Amino acid sequence: MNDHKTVMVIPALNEEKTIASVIANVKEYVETVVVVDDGSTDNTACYAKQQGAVVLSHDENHGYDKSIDDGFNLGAQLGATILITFDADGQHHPEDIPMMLKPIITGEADVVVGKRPSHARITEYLFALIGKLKANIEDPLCGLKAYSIEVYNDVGHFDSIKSIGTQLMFEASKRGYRMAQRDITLNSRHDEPRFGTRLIANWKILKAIMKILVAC
Ligand SMILES: Nc1nc2c(ncn2[C@@H]2O[C@H](COP(=O)(O)OP(=O)(O)OP(=O)(O)O)[C@@H](O)[C@H]2O)c(=O)[nH]1
Ligand SMILES: [Mg+2]
Repeated sequence: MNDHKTVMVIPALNEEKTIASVIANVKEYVETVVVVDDGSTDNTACYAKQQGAVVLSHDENHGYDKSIDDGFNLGAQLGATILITFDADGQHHPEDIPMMLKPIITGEADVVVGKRPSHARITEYLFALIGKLKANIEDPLCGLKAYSIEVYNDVGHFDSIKSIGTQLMFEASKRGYRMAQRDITLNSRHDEPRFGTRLIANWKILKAIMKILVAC
């Protein structure tokens, strides 16, 4: 029997084109969907509410990591036993969700990290190498990751260093939690990445790598 309560946290910045269909398609796989609307200037929050998501709205942009941090905090308060992140841009496939949850449900793993078919940016290859060496995870920047609530409660936060969604995973591995990886499928994005231009995104990733090397 599955006694788990899965709360999905979707960080979203100006994703009005995709947020409604993403929520509609993930609903059947999780108990609660939390959308963290991070100062969007479009209809992201409104469309997310219409689809029945719990919406946390920031008045201004607090960033990807702070958004998921707030979403996980709320998820824990709502009684989640599993927390899972998912992108708002329609790149992830909802059908991959059960595969991501299963190792936690069966007790085989505490953290499950998706592995995308390829990396979009050059610095992602370096992060992949560090992920492999430190945690046996080949795609630490993948936005589709699931965590047991025990891991989150033990570490006490999702992120404290702007690690682009990687600190909880690395910290869990360091503490001896069992890690699992699953190959996921990916659609291409139809507009601009929200992390900024190629140069800015690569710089953010390099900074995140340095912070992870110091912290974990
Ligand atoms: N809350 C919040 N979400 C963000 C922020 N930046 C990006 N996101 C969300 O994080 C998810 C991933 O962002 P993307 O820009 O798609 O990053 P990516 O998938 O690595 O890049 P692409 O492959 O170009 O799509 C999406 O759901 C974005 O809306 C932010 O500052 N705050
Ligand atoms: Mg994307």
